[in-house]
Parts: sequence; structure tokens; C-alpha cells
Amino acid sequence: MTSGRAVTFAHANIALAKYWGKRDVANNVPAVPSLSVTLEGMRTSTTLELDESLSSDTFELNGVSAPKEALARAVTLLDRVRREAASSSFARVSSRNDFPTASGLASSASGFAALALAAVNAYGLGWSVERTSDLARRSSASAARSLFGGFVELGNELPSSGVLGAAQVAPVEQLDVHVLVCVTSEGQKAIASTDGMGRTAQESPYYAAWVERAPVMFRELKAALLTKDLERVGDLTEASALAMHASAFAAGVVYVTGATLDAMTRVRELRASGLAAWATMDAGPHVKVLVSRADSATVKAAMERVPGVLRVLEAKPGAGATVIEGGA
Ligand code: 2P0
Repeated sequence: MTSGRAVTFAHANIALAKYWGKRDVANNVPAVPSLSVTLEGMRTSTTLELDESLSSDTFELNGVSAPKEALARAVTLLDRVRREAASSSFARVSSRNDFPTASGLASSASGFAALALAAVNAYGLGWSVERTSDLARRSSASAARSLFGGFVELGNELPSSGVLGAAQVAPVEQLDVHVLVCVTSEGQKAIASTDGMGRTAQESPYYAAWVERAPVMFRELKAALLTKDLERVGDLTEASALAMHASAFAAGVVYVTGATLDAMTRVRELRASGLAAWATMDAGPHVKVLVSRADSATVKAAMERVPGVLRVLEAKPGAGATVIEGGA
């Protein structure tokens, strides 16, 4: 039965072993496996109501009508759900991020995870988390990982079932770490990640090397995580980000700025001085620092003093997406 309304929460995640590139563009299957940590501090909440009086879906983001492209991506997800639920009802969707969207921090992971979970529940599909994660992946691959809490993997092969969802590798307590998000710019990123990875695949002489090497780094990182080897997890986290950005850079897909490099250099100096801190960067200029909880206050204070770092947000590993209201 359709409950017609659902309210969900989902957190952002940061990839330690990065996803970059698509094996199958039509089905949005990643070219490489990835491994992330879901973050407690950065949350999207989404309310979805079916409304028989609507003639199309509506989507409000942080209190205002969502931009056209964001609405189109939400409608694509809702159309998939309607087909599965044999429903013709349109939806009123309202989403809110409790972290600053204007900072250019990625919100598509938490956004599509919260939307997928809300849609599955409001349309009464009663799907497993894995199937809901597959739905989120088709909109944004990193969103598949935000359905789960703690440390999460996403593969790079579509099984014969056609369902490729993420899965938890280890719970929140596996590593005593925090993530420091060092914000270096308030603007939107220059190149959307889907475009950036497309250009990297087509134009980078190093894309093939990335696709060959990334699964090795993923396997080593997963093994280090399972043995709670923080040093190794940290080293591989930084190596994965550098390899991803090197492949993109060679295609002219440049996300780093001077501030990014200054922040990363500072992280490496802090590590050389004995602190447990490693840098990672996504499709934007911000530096995220994986840091042991014991060293987080010292590293945060040091990063706040780096010229070009506007502010530092601190997050710890967090839970997966949850239905707050309207579970089927
Ligand atoms: C990741 N990123 O693993 C990588 C690292 C950015 C850098 O996933 O095309 O929004 O919608 O599947 O998931 C950002 O890209 O891309 C991303 P699409 P998505 O977190």
C-alpha cells in the first residue's frame, strides 16, 4: 500500500578510495570500485508527498525552487519509481541540507540517497536497502554509498540481477577517525563531476592507468580497514585522491587551486611531524583531512591557520539513511 508521504535523512560521504569514470554510462556503472566513510555532521532531510492535484513533480531545495537541472534529475528518479510502483501520481519534494550548499561541498550524495529512500517509501515499494541504493546509484553513483553508515563500498560491475547497490564494509567504530573539511572557496565548482570524469575518460593519457590501478588501491585499502591499520588506510586515501586528480589534470580537468595545494602541503607537513593526518580532494577545491580523533583538535587548529582556508568543518563517521516518517 502507498503511504503517500515520507520524510528521510541521509548523510554525505567522502570516498577514501575514489570513484572516477564510468564503465557503463547508460546504467551509471562506475569504472572502478570505491570505498567511503559516511559523515555524521552533514545531512540532507527530504520530505516527499504524493499529490493527485499535481500535473508534474515539484522540487524545493533549501526553501526555494530547485534549478532546472536538479529538478530534471529528481524527475528521472521519480519516473523510475513510478514505473516500478505502477503509479501515475506526481510528488511534491522538499529537501534541505544542514551544511552550507553555497560552499560548493557536494550534496548530490546525501541528496539522492534521501530522495531515493523517500520515494521508495512514499510510493510503497518496500524495497531492500540494497535495491534502494541501486536506485540512488543510477542518479549519482556516490549517493549509493550514503544509504549505509560507517565504511561503505560500491562495486564496478552490474550483476545479472541488474541491481548494483553499495554495501557496508565496517561499522562506524572500525576506525577512531574524524574528517576535517577545509573549505577553500564559496563558489560553485567549475566542472560538474559527471562532465569531469567524461572528459578524463576521453582525453586523459593517464585514464587507462587510473582504471587499472584504482581497483588495486581499493582492495589494499579495504584490507587495511578490516585490520584497523589507520596508517595504511590514510596513505592509500591520499594516494587514491592524487591518482584520481593526476588522471583528471592531464585532461585539463583541474579542480585544485593554490589554496588546495597549500592545504594539502600543510597536511603532509603535519604528518611528517608525527600527526595522523591525510589529505583527500573530490571534484572541487576543498581539502578533506582524514585524522585520528586524538590528533583532530591539533590538526584542525593548524588547518584553520592555512592562508586560503576559509573555515574547517569537523565530522565523524555516521549512520546510513533513515526513514523518519512514513515507512511502508
Ligand atoms: C567519489 N566523486 O567517489 C568521487 C570522487 C568525486 C570525486 O562520486 O556522475 O556525483 O552523478 O555518478 O557521484 C562525485 O560524482 O557522479 C563523486 P555521477 P557523482 O565520491
